[in-house]
Amino acid sequence: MKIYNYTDLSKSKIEELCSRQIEDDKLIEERVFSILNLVKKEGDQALLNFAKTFDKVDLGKLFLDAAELKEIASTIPPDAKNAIDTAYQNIKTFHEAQSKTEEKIETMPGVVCWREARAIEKVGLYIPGGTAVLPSTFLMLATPAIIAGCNEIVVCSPPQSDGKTNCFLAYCAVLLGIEKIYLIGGAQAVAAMAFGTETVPKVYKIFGPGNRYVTTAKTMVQNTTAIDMPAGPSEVLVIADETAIPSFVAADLLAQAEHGSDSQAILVSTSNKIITETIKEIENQISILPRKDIAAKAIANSYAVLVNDLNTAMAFSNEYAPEHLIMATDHYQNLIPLIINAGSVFLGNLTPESAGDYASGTNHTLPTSGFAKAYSGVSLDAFIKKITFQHLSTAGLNNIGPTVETLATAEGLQAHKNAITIRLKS
Ligand code: HSO
Ligand code: ZN
Repeated sequence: MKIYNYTDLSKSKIEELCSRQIEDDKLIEERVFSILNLVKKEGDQALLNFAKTFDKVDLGKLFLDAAELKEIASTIPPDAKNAIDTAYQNIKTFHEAQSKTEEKIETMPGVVCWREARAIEKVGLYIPGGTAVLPSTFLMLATPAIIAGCNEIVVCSPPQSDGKTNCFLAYCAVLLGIEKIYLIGGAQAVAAMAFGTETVPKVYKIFGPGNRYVTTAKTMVQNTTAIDMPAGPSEVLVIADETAIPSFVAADLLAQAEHGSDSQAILVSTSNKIITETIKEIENQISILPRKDIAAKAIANSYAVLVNDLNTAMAFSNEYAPEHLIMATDHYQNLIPLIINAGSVFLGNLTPESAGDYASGTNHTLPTSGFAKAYSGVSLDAFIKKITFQHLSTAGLNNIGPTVETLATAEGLQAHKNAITIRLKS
């Protein structure tokens, strides 16, 4: 892990440190493009073929039904079942509280405007499989979709080598009342949900993380289907002052690093001692991690920045716009108003990102790659649209009419004016 001294950094070096360049890979784009086209053209048959080539399984059918899911779910160990139940309750409680009805607003006497939320009718959730099967992602995406009232929730996840899904995902499905898991992975899953096939329903919005194939596919289908957000490798930025605990900070950085070799784990600290001790702790803790090779690569690509004060730390963090921001300090309270760009924030030395990744209730589907400057993480809002309504009474028409007539005339749109005039005359 490289260490930089903030005072030595030029503006362009700071920009470079804050940029997450993922070179676009023409080969991936070409492959994804051809996968999308094949699914569009051949539907289910293409999906079955891809399962054979990519997942090395011969699928009899493309999904597991409720009875099959129930049977697989019954093999879940009790502690995992209880943990999923608890996480689900917290995620549900937090997301239910996001449902708000807005007031009707009378902008002029007799002119009433308001917004009402409606669920997106059909949504597609991609749950990654392969080396990292993420039941937590299933909970994070399906729970708000259900609370929002989405009619059709299509769930895709790659098949295991036995042509099934694991007991954790199956249990989540049973708990959530999801009656099918489509055994489709990668770009082909995105294609199936974007275009629809004989078996897989076409959806209006696709959610979920995935590898570069999945992400590229999501970007490519955007002219037919909405997506949750652009996604890049996961990242954390930890702000640590002298009240931070190096072993905790190291554990948090490693939790991020084990996600993937391209993950970023950034430490910004006011204390040289904290930086040195944290790096030492990383070396201690990494050796026993099952994913130490992945984590080591990510740590090698990560860095620490020594700053003079917490205000500078905040400025750097806002420029970086991390997906996750951990405030490893007892003095976080006064810093909260200074946080401008971050996906999700973890306050104080006892609040690890892992809590939010799994179970505290906040969503772990968050903007990466600097998109936290403009995007929010997934929440109930991501599964609803808001429709505006208005109603004019006679008084309302009389009050607003002349304004509209004048503006329509100014724009040279006579028919617009007439729509008012004809009513005013009646
Ligand atoms: N940190 C990931 C979420 C996750 N972590 C799932 C563990 N499982 C992206 O926020
Ligand atoms: Zn995580």
